[in-house]
This record gives sequence, structure tokens and C-alpha cells, in this order.
Amino acid sequence: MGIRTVFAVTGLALAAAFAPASAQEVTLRAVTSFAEGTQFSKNFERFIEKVNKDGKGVIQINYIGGPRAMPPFEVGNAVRTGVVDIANVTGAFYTNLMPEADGFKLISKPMSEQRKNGTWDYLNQLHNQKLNAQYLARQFHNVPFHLYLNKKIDKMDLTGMKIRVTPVYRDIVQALGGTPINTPPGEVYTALERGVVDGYGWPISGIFDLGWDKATKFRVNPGFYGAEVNVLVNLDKWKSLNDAQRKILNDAALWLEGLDAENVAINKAEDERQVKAGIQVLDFGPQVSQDFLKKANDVAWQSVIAKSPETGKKLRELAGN
Ligand code: 173
Repeated sequence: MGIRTVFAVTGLALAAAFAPASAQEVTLRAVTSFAEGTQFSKNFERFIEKVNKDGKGVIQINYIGGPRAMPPFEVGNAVRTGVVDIANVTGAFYTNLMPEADGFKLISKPMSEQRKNGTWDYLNQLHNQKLNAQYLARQFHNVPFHLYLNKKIDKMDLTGMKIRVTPVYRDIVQALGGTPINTPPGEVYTALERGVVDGYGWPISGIFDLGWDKATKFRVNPGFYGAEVNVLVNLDKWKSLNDAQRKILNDAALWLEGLDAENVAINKAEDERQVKAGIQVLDFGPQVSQDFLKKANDVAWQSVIAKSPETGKKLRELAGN
């Protein structure tokens, strides 16, 4: 190799080593904790499409998929360790790493407000510290949970019933006398079919995605708490991004939160579809509903504060309920 060539090659290597990060397109690996194409993955998939469109030459997302690729209760830890770069996951699935994540369902203010009143900042700090993650977005404001049953009840009492739960429903199911059985969504249908459980907790929307309507007889009103599904980015990866790359993600995150405006119409359509599918709504009137909601709120806060006294109280202050 001639001396000129050596200089030229060295020069190229140096140029590559010191090139500003902005010259390089980054690709993030993404997973979702809900089945691909279903209610609680759909908007994240639209977010990925948007990032891949707006981020050409800057940042791209490689969508690896859902629970077929990674068990849902492991997604939080995969973000923490950097096994994945970005994930769509509810706090209920990472309470092993952050017990107070069970309290997010109790924070019902819209994200536009949470971003102004300090809630987003506080939750971002929590995610930085406990999950090594940036709290990029929260979705599904205004989407309540319900109890769905296969045995009729004539009062708010689940005595003798086994109910599929995640941490979201555990305390209220217990408070109503039921036996909670922690089950990932992918196993709910079979558990219902085999009678391993007599019912389950799930939001108002999404039961048709996995065919659960065929194994569901009743839905209990009222809805309670609020679904939350977060977009988390591994913090080391986040810090390694340049301003342009972060801006693409942040802008897409705000756009994603804006999709929450669709939820009221979706809830209404899902409610009607359930009734058409023959699912009977059990409603015990305004007083019973009010007492139930108070009990649901009380037992959940008690449980969060017992597990995380300091952060639990702070979350309750921010939630204002
Ligand atoms: O029921 C669940 O699996 C659960 O906890 C949840 C949380 C947010 C959205 C949908 C389901």
C-alpha cells in the first residue's frame, strides 16, 4: 500500500469516527406487550409508522412484534437492560421493578394536563431511576376497566369466584371476595374456556380482538380506574440520540397522546358491539355503583401506598383523588 493510500484510508476512518451523530440514521428495536394489531398495540403501531415516515435518514423503528416475540411481563425488564430500545407496555406489567406503577391507573387527568402539572416530570424521574427508561408517552386516557363474568351475580360480590387479574384488578377482586389469578392476556381465552376462571378484568375495549366475546356472558358496570399503556425508551439509548432524533420521537409521542381523542367513540362502539354479541350488562344502580367506585379507589391507593409509601403518596397528590 502506498503512503498516499494509507493517508487516504486513515483519513476516511477518522472522518467516520468523528462524524457527528446526526449524519447517521439510528434504528430502534421495538416490542409491544399486547398482541400485534389489537386494541392496545394499534396506536403504537401508528406511532411507529409515523416515526418511520417523518424520521427517514434520521431515526427508524424496527418493529419486532408482540408477545410471540417476548412474554408481556418481561417487557419492562427488556427496556431496562436494553434488550429492546423502545416498548409499548402498561405499568401493570412491570410492577416487579416499580411497585408504584400500579398507581398509574388511578391518575385520570389527560396527558396534556399531566405534562403541565408536573405529573409527567415525576413519572419520568421514576422511570429514569427504576426502569432505566425515558417515559416517552402515555396512552388510553378515558378508557375504564370492567369486570367480565360467566356467572351471574345479583350484588357486587365475587365470593367463590376465580377471576383472571393483573395487578390492576387484584385488590378490588379481593375486596369483593373473589380469588385473583394473575394471567397474561394470551392465556385468558383458554382459562375461560376450561373454566379455570369465572371471569376477568379488562378495559371496555378490545375483548373482540382475541375472541373473548365467545367466552363471556356478563359485563359488570360501572367501569373503574383508567387504562394506561406507556411508550418507554431505554435511557442509555435515549441519551445517545441527538436533538433531531429525539425531536422526531417527542413530536410523534405528542401526536400519539392526541389519538386519545378517539377513545370515547371507540368505547361507545365496543359497548354496543358487546350488547349485540349477547353480553349482558349487570348494573346495580347509582348507589351501588358509587360505593363500588369508592371502594375500588380506596383499596387501590391503600395497596400502592403500602408498597411504596413515599412515591405512592406523591402519586396520590398528583392524581388528586
Ligand atoms: O388486563 C390487563 O392485562 C391489563 O392490565 C391491561 C392494562 C392496560 C390495558 C389493557 C390491559
